[in-house]
Amino acid sequence: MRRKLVAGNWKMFGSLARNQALVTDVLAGLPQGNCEVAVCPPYVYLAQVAQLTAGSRVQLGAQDLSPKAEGAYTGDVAGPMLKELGATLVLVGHSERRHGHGENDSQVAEKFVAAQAHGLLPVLCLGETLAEREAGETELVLARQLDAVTQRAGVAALANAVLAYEPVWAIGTGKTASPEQAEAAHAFLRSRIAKQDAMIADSLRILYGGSVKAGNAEAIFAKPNVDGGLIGGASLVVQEFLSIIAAAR
Ligand code: G2H
Repeated sequence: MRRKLVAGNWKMFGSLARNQALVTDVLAGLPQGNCEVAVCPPYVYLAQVAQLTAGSRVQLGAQDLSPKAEGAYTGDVAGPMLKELGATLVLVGHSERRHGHGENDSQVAEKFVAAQAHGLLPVLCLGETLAEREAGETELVLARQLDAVTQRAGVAALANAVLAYEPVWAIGTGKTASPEQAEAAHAFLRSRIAKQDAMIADSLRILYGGSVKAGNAEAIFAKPNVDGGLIGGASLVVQEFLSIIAAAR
């Protein structure tokens, strides 16, 4: 039985005052339940949010990391730094990094390896663009993005990782993949991994991300291969985020 995970990706939103109000209200309203909850604030707020979430069941994540452990890499942040501030997980390969910052599959794989090397749980994001979907290339793209990591890290590395299927055309656009579209992509990813290791495939959590809201979370999370969600915009709205967590039973 896979335990669901709902992770809020705050992207580049927040301020000291807004974060404090958001986390305080989320903690106060957190529904009972078995699902894991995480928030991924911008780097500069990790220490603040670590303090606010201390002792709660809300885990702390970062949105990206450097593939390097330290060095002359201006503007980058390394895994050990995230770990020191209390992060337990980190997103790698989010489409806004792949498409907005030109990260390729091999760099994403390097970051995945670095995350695990520094004791962070990588949440590997994958997904196709609208043009790729319309060209019938969804599975081809997912396979390429997944294989880049399994070839680099080995399939066994997925025992200590989470996948997040995020169709690029559904991110921040208000368009959500239908529960059936999400299920089909998740099932494809799981079956591809099962060809190499059935046990790892069965225990691996695959989150859905892309315009998840209170109104559509329940139907998406009900699909057998969907193990929770990576939530952007709706994770910044207390009642929306709480309802999504409640839907992840
Ligand atoms: C997809 C998601 C979380 P949103 O990236 O990263 O964002 O829910 O705003 O579409």
